[in-house]
Amino acid sequence: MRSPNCLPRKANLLLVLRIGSILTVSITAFISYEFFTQTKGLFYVTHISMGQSNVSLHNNYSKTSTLITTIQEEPNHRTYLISRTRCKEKVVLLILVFTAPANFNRRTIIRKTWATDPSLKIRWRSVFPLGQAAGDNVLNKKLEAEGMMYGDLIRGSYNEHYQNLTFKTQMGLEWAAKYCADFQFLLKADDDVFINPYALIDHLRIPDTPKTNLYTGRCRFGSGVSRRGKNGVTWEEYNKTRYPPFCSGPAYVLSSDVVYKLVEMFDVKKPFKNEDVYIGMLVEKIGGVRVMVHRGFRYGQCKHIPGTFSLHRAPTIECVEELFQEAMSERKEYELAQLRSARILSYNGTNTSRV
Ligand SMILES: *[C@@H]1O[C@H](CO)[C@@H](O)[C@H](O)[C@H]1NC(C)=O
Ligand SMILES: *[C@@H]1O[C@H](CO)[C@@H](O)[C@H](O)[C@H]1NC(C)=O
Ligand SMILES: *[C@@H]1O[C@H](CO)[C@@H](O)[C@H](O)[C@H]1NC(C)=O
Ligand SMILES: *[C@@H]1O[C@H](CO)[C@@H](O)[C@H](O)[C@H]1NC(C)=O
Ligand SMILES: *[C@@H]1O[C@H](CO)[C@@H](O)[C@H](O)[C@H]1NC(C)=O
Ligand SMILES: CC(=O)N[C@H]1CO[C@H](CO)[C@@H](O)[C@@H]1O
Repeated sequence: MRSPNCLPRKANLLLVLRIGSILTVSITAFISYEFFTQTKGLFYVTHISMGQSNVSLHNNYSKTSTLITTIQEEPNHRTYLISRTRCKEKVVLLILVFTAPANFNRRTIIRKTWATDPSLKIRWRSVFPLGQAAGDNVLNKKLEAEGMMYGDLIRGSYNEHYQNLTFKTQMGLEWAAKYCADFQFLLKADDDVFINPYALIDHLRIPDTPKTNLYTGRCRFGSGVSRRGKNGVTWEEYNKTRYPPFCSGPAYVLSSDVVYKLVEMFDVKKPFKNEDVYIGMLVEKIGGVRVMVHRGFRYGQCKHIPGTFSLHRAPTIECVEELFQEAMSERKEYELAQLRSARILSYNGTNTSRV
């Protein structure tokens, strides 16, 4: 049944679809309404068919909504990267949060706290690079659903394992370089680390912090090679007694130019099993990158200390919540102080009325 106001109602229908569901599905190819019926002013969509090629899933639920998953044919990847999710907007800081498939609760608290920039004009964005849960199809299905829900999982085809962390680093960096072109810095952080993005971004923005050729964190120089334990390597794997300078794994920052150069080096230097050392090795090969230690990348107890960019470890959900509350109230104080001083400055700055 056609009515004269058919078109505007079609628009209404779209609006209802967009607002009414948690997951907004935006179809980039085409939607065809086979037919729809009208009953007392309500429309029911009885059939929607969509193009097979490029369907985007759009998550309206949180700030991650600006990530769009697009399924389409594109050039090959040089790492285990599968996702072709794109970053839509410019950010100062792109955060890769390393997490394991089973750590859903950690990802949830991180999404609710520091991973998400609550401001209108966002400065940071966080994603979770993840491989496959080997042999666990239930978990893999859950991950697929989680990825659709939040749009912030970056998937790789390798099997998730501690010894495969370097694959995660490689695919995370490739993704950043290929699909998220507009970022100034990249932070790699583990999911048991607390991050204060406000403090870190302030530090990255000061004139004293290099904007290019930067590799910073809790960096180690002349670190001895451990031959035993979880991080131990054999002589076959590494035949020198000391590692090149590297910034330790829980949290380190790279300027975007370094990220691009690192990706270019993947074919030159084969993966080394300690992902943080691997970055150090590549950085050494690239040359000219400044390796800068900063005390803001902290190790220690779960305790708020002003000026902390990252704390290793934040072992519990309570710890993350507590540190986040403290960081937020510190931030509020800081912003109020900024406002006050801005007001005083502009007041004194007017030469006309008061001298
Ligand atoms: C969708 O895919 C088709 C063909 O694969 C392409 O021509 C079109 O530009 C794509 N649309 C978008 C929005 O990417
Ligand atoms: C690392 O990933 C590769 C590729 O998926 C897989 O063959 C291998 O078993 C994984 N390593 C471990 C220790 O799980
Ligand atoms: C160490 O290994 C490299 C290649 O990985 C090789 O070129 C070099 O000769 C080795 N050095 C020693 C002392 O064995
Ligand atoms: C502005 O003036 C106020 C009061 O006269 C004074 O306390 C303050 O220090 C001045 N600020 C600056 C930046 O000059
Ligand atoms: C305000 O006045 C001071 C000295 O009285 C002068 O140095 C300054 O340039 C003036 N600023 C502006 C914006 O006119
Ligand atoms: C309910 C809701 O948040 N809707 C928003 C979904 O996303 C689009 C585009 O990002 C917004 O325009 C809607 O307001």
